Amino acid sequence: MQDFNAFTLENLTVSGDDSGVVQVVLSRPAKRNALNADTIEELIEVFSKLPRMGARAVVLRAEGDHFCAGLDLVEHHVEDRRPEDFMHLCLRWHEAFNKMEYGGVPIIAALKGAVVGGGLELASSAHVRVADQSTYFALPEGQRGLFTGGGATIRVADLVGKARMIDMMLTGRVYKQKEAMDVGLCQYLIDGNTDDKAMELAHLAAQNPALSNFAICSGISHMQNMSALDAAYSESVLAGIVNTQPASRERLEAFANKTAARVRPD
Ligand code: 1HE
Repeated sequence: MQDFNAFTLENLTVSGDDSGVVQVVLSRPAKRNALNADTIEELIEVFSKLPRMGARAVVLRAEGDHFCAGLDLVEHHVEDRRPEDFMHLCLRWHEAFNKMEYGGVPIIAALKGAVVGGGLELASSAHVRVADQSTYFALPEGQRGLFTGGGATIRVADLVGKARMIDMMLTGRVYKQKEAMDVGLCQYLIDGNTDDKAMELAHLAAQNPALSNFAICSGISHMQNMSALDAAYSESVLAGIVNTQPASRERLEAFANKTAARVRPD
């Protein structure tokens, strides 16, 4: 395991400990953690490296009251980008978010306040989303005269379905609290601090064998992109590797010896 504290970044803060749980913190609170081009490059750097550095799970959280206000609208305005400039920028967003979704390391997003536009695209690239009572989700692209460019058409549609996503984009509809949970924008809605809950979940996930987490946090996404026939084939190959790993043998032996925990409701 390498030193997770050695990143030198302007817009993100990265820290980790011996458990392999790494915190990646959006650190532009004065701009509501809006995603400028530099932040996207830093996300690419961090999420390219963390899996190879031995990270066991990641908590993605934010400084300030808001998780992320999406695309840096001021930078976009000032840069006065041409279509090809923005197209290439979107490819960098995809690079960052694909590194997250397909990286094989569980990412738990600790949400609060605004999770809007590109902020929702970022959150939907994590594997688990934890919201609090202040968290709200929206796709204000339509009102801004924009369109999603960071994967919402894939990942947000995957979470809430095409019809809800289109409604969010056309009307600016905001989802929060129980309604957000019910439509699938978050998997946890808590009264307390989402950072703490996300850390708790990350530590739980970090106890799984890394190979199992790799299959869960990479394989499922890849298989969703395949035909059913190819997905079934890939699942078999992956299960062949994962389900015969030394770590699973030990755990199966513990079950057979009746020393392993049983699955019980609370
Ligand atoms: C920003 C941004 C931003 C804040 N880009 N600078 N996203 C949006 O449409 C959301 C735009 N933001 C907001 O609606 C609000 O800022 C918030 C609800 C998130 C927060 O409100 P508030 O009252 O706490 O803050 P504020 O006063 O609006 O903003 C504080 C500062 O953050 C201010 O900068 P300052 O230098 O004047 O102090 C704002 O300019 C700055 N700020 N949000 C740049 N988004 C790949 S395509 C993706 C397309 C999209 O993401 S579209 C959705 C864009």
